[in-house]
Amino acid sequence: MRNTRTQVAIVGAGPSGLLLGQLLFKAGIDAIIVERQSGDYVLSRIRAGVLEQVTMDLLDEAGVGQRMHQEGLVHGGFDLLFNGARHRINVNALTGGKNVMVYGQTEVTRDLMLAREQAGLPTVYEAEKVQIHDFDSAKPRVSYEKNGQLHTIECDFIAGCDGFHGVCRASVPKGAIKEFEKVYPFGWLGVLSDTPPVHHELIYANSTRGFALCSQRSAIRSRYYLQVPLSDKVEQWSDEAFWAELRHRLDPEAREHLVTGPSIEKSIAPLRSFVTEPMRFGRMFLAGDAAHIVPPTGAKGLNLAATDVKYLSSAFIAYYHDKTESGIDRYSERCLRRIWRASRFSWWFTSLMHHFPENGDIGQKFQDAELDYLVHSQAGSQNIAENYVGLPLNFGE
Ligand code: RFL
Ligand code: PHB
Repeated sequence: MRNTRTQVAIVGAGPSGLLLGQLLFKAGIDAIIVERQSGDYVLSRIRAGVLEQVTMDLLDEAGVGQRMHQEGLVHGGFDLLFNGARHRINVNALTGGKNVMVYGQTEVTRDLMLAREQAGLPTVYEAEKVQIHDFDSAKPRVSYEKNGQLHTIECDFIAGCDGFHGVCRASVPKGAIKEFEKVYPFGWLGVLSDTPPVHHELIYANSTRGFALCSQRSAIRSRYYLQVPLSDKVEQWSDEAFWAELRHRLDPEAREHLVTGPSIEKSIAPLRSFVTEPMRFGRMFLAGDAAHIVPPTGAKGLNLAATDVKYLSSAFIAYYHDKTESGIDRYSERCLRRIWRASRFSWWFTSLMHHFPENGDIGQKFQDAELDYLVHSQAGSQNIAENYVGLPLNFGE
């Protein structure tokens, strides 16, 4: 058996774990990351595309924002498409000059991985049988197996950054945790293609055939999504069938401009709202998807993960540098307030934009009327714009 010691043991090398590692490194705090998958596998997952200002600021603070500023696309608005017509939400004008950045999660992860590698910081990839121990005591531990050998990391704190299916949340005794969950009766079929985007900004489409989203990664790479029944399998969807269905859900102009091509990635993701309370269990802290999941409609998942990490890194820095536990004690409450607001927005936007057959024709009419109100009312447009760019970190404080 091999024993190591560190200050913070981080489980999971997704964006949460890697960003936490980088912020702690900047503050002179030691951390080891333990990840179940290989680095290549982590980079092969195509996920988020939209970063809020607070996330951009954090990536800058972590010293990894350079490529994002060079290659990311700054968007000051997006289109809502309903009843066959598009309406722009001018996010920039409605929020006093705020924008979002279109820069893929894959690239954020790549930048963080590279920075970690360059700094020579320890990450254990392909760690098997990862377990966490004694986090209700002053001496928590993380154990794993690698190449048949058992390893143990002794630490002051464990950061559970291991996503929705991770081991950290699952290790909490059932009576100590409350989980809130809503599963939606559909999924998103996503396609990535090396084709120019149909529009220079994102289009969120409500159609009687189901929701569609036109997103992008660059001037020559597009990302599109279709609402599909949960029973659909990705193999059922040929590229031709995907493009044909997307066309049906778009307005005539977008339909005409859509450039199609072979998919380079195709997958179906279920949609879920999920929140765990609390997020701290003794010396173990959950962050990111390990603690909460939002449906992707509001583009909030990665951004929430980043703000959890902001609060957690500040709490650890205050503990080590200022010898105060107040950040640690407030971590759960601070995160959850922000998480519930973003979960509420994501649920609302999902309900507004997707087709719910069980709600009948009147359900569609209610959605059309609400969208018509939103795009023509200053108050309505401001509401959606303010939530979309992300509320300030100190909102309501
Ligand atoms: P991750 O990315 O799931 O990483 C967790 C890591 O932990 C590892 N792991 C373990 N490691 C060790 N031991 C174990 N027992 C382990 N179990 C798991 C995993 O292998 C993995 O590497 O969670 P993290 O870091 O909290 O990051 C969260 C984000 O990935 C997620 O919130 C976003 O992708 C959500 N999301 C979006 N968020 C946005 O902010 N904007 C968007 O535009 C956006 N679009 C999306 C999305 C998510 C999507 N899917 C597929 C769910 C679009 C989609 C389609
Ligand atoms: C994406 O580009 O993957 C994306 C963009 C906006 C969303 C969700 C996903 O709301």
